[in-house]
Amino acid sequence: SFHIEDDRTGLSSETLQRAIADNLYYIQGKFPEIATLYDYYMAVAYTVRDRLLHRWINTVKTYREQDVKVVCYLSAEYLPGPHLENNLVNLGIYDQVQQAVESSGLDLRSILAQEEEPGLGNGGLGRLAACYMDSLATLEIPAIGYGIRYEYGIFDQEIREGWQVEITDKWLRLGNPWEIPRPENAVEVKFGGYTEPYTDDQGDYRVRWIPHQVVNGIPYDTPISGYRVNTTSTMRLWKAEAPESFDFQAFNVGDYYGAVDAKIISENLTKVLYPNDEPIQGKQLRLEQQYFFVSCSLQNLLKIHLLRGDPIETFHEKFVIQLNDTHPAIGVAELMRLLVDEYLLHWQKAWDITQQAFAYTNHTLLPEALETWPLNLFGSLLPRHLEIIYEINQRFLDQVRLKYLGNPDKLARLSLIEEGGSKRIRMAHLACVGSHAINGVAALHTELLKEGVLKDFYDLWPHKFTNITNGVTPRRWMVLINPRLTQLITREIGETWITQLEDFKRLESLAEDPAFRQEWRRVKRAVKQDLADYIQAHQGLTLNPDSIFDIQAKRIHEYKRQHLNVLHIITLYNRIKHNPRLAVPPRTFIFGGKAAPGYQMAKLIIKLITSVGEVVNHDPDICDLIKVVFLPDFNVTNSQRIYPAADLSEQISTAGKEASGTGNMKFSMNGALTIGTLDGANIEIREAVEADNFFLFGHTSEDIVDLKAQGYVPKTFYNTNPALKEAIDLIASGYFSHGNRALFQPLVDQLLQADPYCLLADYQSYIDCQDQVGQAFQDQDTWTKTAILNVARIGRFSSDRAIREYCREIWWVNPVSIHLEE
Ligand code: DL6
Repeated sequence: SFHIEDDRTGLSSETLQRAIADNLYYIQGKFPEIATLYDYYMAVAYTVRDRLLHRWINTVKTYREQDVKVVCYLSAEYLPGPHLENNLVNLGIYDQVQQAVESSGLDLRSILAQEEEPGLGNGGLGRLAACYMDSLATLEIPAIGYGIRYEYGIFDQEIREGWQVEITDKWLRLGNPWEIPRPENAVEVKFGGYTEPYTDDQGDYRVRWIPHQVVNGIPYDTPISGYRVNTTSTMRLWKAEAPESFDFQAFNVGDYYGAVDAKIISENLTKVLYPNDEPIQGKQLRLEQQYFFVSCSLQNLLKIHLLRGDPIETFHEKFVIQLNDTHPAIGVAELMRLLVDEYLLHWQKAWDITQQAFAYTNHTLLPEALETWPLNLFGSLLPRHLEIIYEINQRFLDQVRLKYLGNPDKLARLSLIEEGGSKRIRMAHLACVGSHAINGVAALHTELLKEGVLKDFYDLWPHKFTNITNGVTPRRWMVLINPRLTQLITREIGETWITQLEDFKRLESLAEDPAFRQEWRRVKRAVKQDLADYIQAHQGLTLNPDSIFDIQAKRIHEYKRQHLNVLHIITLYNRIKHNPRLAVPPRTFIFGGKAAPGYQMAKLIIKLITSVGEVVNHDPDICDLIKVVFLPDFNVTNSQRIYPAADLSEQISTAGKEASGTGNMKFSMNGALTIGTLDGANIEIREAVEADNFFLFGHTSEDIVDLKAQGYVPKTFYNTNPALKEAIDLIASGYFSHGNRALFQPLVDQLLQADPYCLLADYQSYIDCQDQVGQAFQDQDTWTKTAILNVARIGRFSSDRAIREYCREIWWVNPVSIHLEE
């Protein structure tokens, strides 16, 4: 029958073209002659958003009516990347929108390039949250992602004279078409003040909290689409605002300027993301941010629960709350406060609900990265929560005492409070005690947690511990960023792999097919050319697309050992200088990554990379055999150009330090081979792709522990390895710093005197392994075969697999399909 498409839901290119023109006019208030590309981006974004809203509303409605159990992901960080293209892929309307846009004389690529990505995270942890939101929606699992709507996300990185310079990220400047503010759902969050006891009508002892300050939380909702399903989840981010009633009337009568000050103070709360991938010790504003978003989210959940007509006692049957690291761990105390103080439940009942509702994911092994808060600071900001934590701790330790008779050390180690000089609250302990499940993010990481930082909890509650190895979404990290490879693979094995990545297995036999290998190589070459063109345009550097693209892209950190990579570059450089006829395959070393603004050594590592590049790239003796590029501003958008173009993925952290890594998975999925240590998920990737298809080097995590126990002396390696000595001496000599010997002295001293991340101990093994890489690359056909096998066997590292495991082992939730009401 004849059917006219609705302008807000229709998916044909004609309807889309009409809708885009309509939105340009009525949303942007522009006509084509004066519209900018950005106006068109907005018009297209609103057009796509309309289609999403239709699905979103049906999703919310279904969950409400069917009273389903919902996953609540609490994360202080999200790195979703640009939304528009992802939504086109997930809705299956890329081609139609492209046609619509082209019919209007425009180019979709340049429209997509207008989007400013939400940089609301630092790195792996925030991007993992975004991959998980994608998989949750795709698997039709009811979910809400709660977080903070930072006004300034992670800084933009520029490189000036080889140094990192931080530029504030005003990502909201031109508006954000993907979010919908919901001021009608604002909640109040209290801070400071004091508590007082009282007796309620039943004669029960109660406590009330009289705050010093109240801040409003305004939710901003962003729809998160699933791939080719109607399910559209919500990412709900909270913005802090001053509550007018509080400041302007009761609180500050007559004090207009004071009231404005109060407004500024309140709104500072969600102003900026802390650009650090480790906790920021003792910063009150950071604790305020954590408590603020957690309180908003939990109040919101309780409200949804009661609105659905469910009794408060069944909260944990309808919601499961995942703590993405300890940043939201205060939620354990907050849920107790809400249930006991506001909903008047008895302690034990409230505790049962809380423990069953929460689960905790740990993301780090670095002991210095375990979050603790000074008790004084904590108590003055959250006086009621301090009391609740004391109570939780007392009951917990009473239980522990029964088990570990007369073992005060054990009690002290398990306590939620760290004693000693100045007392501190241990957030990981609060998370462990308040959760029914605790997980690490890769097999080795979980084992090391059980033996190390969480050992006492493991001894106490072994059943709470599970491993869920991280995963990444193949929609963004393959379909969206690598259309050429997607097309080639789909032509051969169909498209089921997009939601069942294990189907990549079907590529295995194709690795033996010379014609397929040749096509694969052609794709890789074209993708490398794309990156080379981008670098040419942006940095004026000419790259050879036939060279090995050897890439390390991740946060800059000593444990990730970008400087070990640099030692290899310098070693190669020295070899060519000594023997200009040396036959080595040309290599392009590409680095990307931000350093925390206060992390001097990381910033010096960036300067070292760029300085080595300056010398090497222009040395005529090198004949362009080595190029070193530092790509500024590594973020989701830029990473999307990088992963597909890599031949070699550098995953070279000191064993036992990288919890999992997820970049390792993205590279591999796009057909790079890995050079790596036995660390984090590298171990499982190597198992999956099989040892012959992975370049392994370095000490194991056990070796590293032994090495240090025996009194590691890095100087010994330096003194006995001439190539290593030559490389380090060259840095120290000022060769890369215009004769300035002082510049890299701190870095050289750190390596020779302490070398906490054992670069020197792993140096020779790394160099030998890199020599094998060079050899292997000469045989392009075998290299390609290995790359195909890597992709064929990477299926396990889809975030869909990870989310299925969370559903089965931790969340006990089921999919709910969404039907669209016409
Ligand atoms: O689990 C996601 C990601 C891991 O892949 C990385 O190995 C790990 O370093 C990272 N952890 C953090 C630590 N932040 N905190 N807290 O970002 O998590």
